[in-house]
Amino acid sequence: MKSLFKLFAVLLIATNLLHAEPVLQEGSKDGYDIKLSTEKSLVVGNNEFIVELSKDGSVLTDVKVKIKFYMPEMPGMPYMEDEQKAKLVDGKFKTNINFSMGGTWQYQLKFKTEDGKVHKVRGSVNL
Ligand SMILES: [Cu+2]
Repeated sequence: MKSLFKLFAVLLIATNLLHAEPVLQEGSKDGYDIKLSTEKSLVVGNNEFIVELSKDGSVLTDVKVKIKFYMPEMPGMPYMEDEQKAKLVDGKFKTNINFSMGGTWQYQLKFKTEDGKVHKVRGSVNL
């Protein structure tokens, strides 16, 4: 019984470690390369997200970036969201997002390029 307990504890720790990875998601849209990351693992509360944009290998800074994280309505729980504009800091766009609970959060990342076009990327993160 004792060893089963130990095994269970190890599995629990392993699962927590898997969840403790920082975010790193990369993709492309309309010829732009997008990287969404965090330096720390996600927590309930405040999280800093970093968005990096480039085109043909050059970093883009003359862009407006907005990101919205949301969780659909569930039984006993209303729809939740946090939407923020990102600020340019040393060539990277940064913003703080507050997660009010654990689980899967969907996001919609929008960026407006110099030509006035708005590009949208969707994805999700877990915490
Ligand atoms: Cu929820």
